[in-house]
Amino acid sequence: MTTTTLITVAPTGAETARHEAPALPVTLDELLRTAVECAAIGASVIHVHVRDDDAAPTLDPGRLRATVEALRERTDLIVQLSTGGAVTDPEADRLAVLDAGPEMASCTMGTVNFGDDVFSNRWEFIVELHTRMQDRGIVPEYEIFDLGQLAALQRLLDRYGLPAGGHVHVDLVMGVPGGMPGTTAALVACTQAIRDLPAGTTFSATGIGRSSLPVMFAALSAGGHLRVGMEDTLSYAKGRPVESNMQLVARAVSLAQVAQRPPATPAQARELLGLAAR
Ligand code: KMH
Ligand code: ZN
Repeated sequence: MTTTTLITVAPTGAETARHEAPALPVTLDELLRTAVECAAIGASVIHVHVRDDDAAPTLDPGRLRATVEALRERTDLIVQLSTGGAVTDPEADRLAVLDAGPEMASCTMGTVNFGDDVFSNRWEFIVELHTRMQDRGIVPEYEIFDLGQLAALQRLLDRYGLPAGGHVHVDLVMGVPGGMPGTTAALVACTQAIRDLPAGTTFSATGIGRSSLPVMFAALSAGGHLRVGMEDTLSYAKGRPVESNMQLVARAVSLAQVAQRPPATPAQARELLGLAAR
C-alpha cells in the first residue's frame, strides 16, 4: 500500500524560451534556488535540463557535471538528469549525459510526435541507455508518452533485465500533442498495462498544460506519484501564468495531503526507488 507521494519537480525543460516564461529557472543559481525552495516544501526528486549562457538548452558535459555536483551539495534531492534533452539533440550527446554521474536519469521508451517535432527514441538507443545505466548503477525513470511504450518497457526488461537497484519506476507524460491524452481514462489504461510489469512497479504522472490537474487527481486516486513543474505547465489556472515552480509543488503537496499520502522525504524516495541511502 502506498503511504507517501513522491513529488518530482521538473523546473525548466528544453522547450520553453525564457521570454515566454520569465520565472523559468535557466541559470545555475536560479536552478539551485528553485531546488532549495521546492525541496523545503516537499519535492524529493528534481528532473533536470540545463541551459547555456543564452538560456538555450544544452547537453554540455561540463555544465551537466557542475549542475549535478551543486545540486547534491546544496540539497538532498534525488538528481535525475534528462537524457531526452531537446528534440534536436543527437543520440551521442544524450548518452553522454550519463557521464555527469547522476543518481537517476530519464529513459524514454519510444519515438513520439512532439507537437510539430519528432522526439526520436529508437529501440537500439533505448537498449544502449538502459544497459549503460545498469552498468553504472544509475537508476532510470522510464518516460512513457503513449500506451504502447509500456509494452516496449516489458520487452526491454524481459530481454535485458531489471534496472540498477532492481526497482522499476515509470513516469506517464500525458497530454503531449502527439502522445496519449491527459485523461483519467488514459491513465487507467496505463495502470492496467503496468500490472504486466515486474511486481512493485511504481508510477508517477504529469499532465502537460491544461491536463495538469486532471492527471494529478487521477494519479493520486490510482495510487500513483506526481511530477509537476514549469517543464510541463506554464498556466496555474485560466488566465494566471505560473509564478514559480514552488507554486506548482505547493499545489501538488496540498493535494497529496488531502489524499492522505503526504510527500515522501528524499530518504523515503530513495528507498522507494531502490537508490542507495545518502
Ligand atoms: N524535451 C523533450 C523532447 C526527458 O526529459 O527525458 C524530452 C523530455 C524527456 O523532456
Ligand atoms: Zn524532461
